[in-house]
Amino acid sequence: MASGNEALQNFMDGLEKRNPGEPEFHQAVMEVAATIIPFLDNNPKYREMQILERMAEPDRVVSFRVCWEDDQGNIRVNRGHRIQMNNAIGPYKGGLRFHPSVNTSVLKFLAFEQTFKNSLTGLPMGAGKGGANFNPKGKSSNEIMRFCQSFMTELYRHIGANVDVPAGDIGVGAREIGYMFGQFKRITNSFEGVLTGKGLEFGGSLVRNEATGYGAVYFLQNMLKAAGNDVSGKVAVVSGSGNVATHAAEKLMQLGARPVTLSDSGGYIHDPAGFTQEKLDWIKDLKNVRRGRISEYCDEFSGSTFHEGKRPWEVPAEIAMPCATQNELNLDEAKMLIKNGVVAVSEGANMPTSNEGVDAFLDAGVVFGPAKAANAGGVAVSGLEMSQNSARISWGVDQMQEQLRQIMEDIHGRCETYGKDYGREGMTDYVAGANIAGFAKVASAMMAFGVV
Ligand code: NDP
Ligand code: 2IT
Repeated sequence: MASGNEALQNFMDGLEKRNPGEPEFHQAVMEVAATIIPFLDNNPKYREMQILERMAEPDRVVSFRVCWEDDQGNIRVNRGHRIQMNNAIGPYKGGLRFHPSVNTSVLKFLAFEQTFKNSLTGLPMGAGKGGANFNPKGKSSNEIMRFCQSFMTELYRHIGANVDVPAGDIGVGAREIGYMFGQFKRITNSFEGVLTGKGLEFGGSLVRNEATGYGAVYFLQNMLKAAGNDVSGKVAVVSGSGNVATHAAEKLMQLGARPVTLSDSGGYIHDPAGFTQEKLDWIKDLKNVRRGRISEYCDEFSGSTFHEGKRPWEVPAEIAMPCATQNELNLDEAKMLIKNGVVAVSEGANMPTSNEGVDAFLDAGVVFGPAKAANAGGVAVSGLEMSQNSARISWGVDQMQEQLRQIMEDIHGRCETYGKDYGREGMTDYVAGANIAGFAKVASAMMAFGVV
């Protein structure tokens, strides 16, 4: 049986043939397969049972029409999806994304990564992802509500507290989850933990809102500590200005680092003095309430500059945290960060760094936290929201914060277990470590089920 590069090539040839025109999905699988195939060489039982091949094939893919009426009375048509990827270790679990770029390639890459991420958390969650090619920008709240209600009017038949539990992602925050939960409850007459990221009044969990960004910084802190280094005193470049980016910047600031950039699809802002709590609160209000653009920051806070159409990786920094979207940090940008002295990268977004960029960081000895591990704090606290809903209780803020911190430390430990023996030699390779640790648990469960 083929092994090493030949096995990888054969596997990818088959995957690309079965999934034509899905470059993001190919990219995500390639990154995982490159690190899993050496592990399969040492654990042939998983190869014999075709576990990797089965993990790369969704349990099912649902696509549906979403019709809604805009404020002018025009009928609009979008396409909704839910990818139910793998439920070997728990109900399907993963976010919903509303963005014009959403298609099956993007959602399959996200659902595939979610399998490994959710396994890494140590909680009983399978993997899914969904969303629609709906563009929330410029829409009124009533339009958002009608879209969410129409979307849920189809989605409800595919989900449930023990079946599939969606949450937020790009373009889906507390407002959208509220509208969707309200519609689910209305259609099914069932009050259950079917979505996470809910409002605190109706079953939401404390710290879920902050969890992804905070968790990505905790993971960074764990990696730096293991390398004999620290977050404190370091300049950090952060991309994005949504849920993940603003909370990553907030935790960096709290731990004594100096985050100096944020961005959106229009460009990035650079504030060399660093963000304060007052500045971050202003940005959260801009994004979540006034629904404005990050460029407006520079009219409010002197000493800052806006760089239209650019990404923040040209600003010299020791820490980089891509927290916006996939493929927002390419090989040239990775080289620029390395040249400017970056020592650590922690991915808040999913697959923000191209595979070539990841290789460049690892080759240069940069401490690199891949998304599956680094941004798992969000879904981990979603898992804790599910537990609280099942038990019909709410845990306090201190308990939630401590559980998030502990889970990120445990994920770091799981990555170390395999990341010292596999991947790049002479370092802890968190990419290999996260992939193999995530794979091993799901693979063992699938083995127990036989051929299904
Ligand atoms: P938000 O919708 O809150 O914010 C998204 C941010 O990214 C915005 O600043 C947006 O700018 C920017 N962005 C989105 N698409 C693009 C693009 N194509 N080019 C440039 N900028 C873009 O989303 P989140 O903060 O929740 O998500 C950010 C990332 O984190 C995503 O990769 C998501 O999958 C990942 N993630 C999120 C989790 C969560 O709990 N929310 C959990 C784990 C990962 P603009 O307004 O201009 O579009
Ligand atoms: O990518 C992710 O992990 C998320 N968008 C969060 C998923 C969740 O179910 O909380």
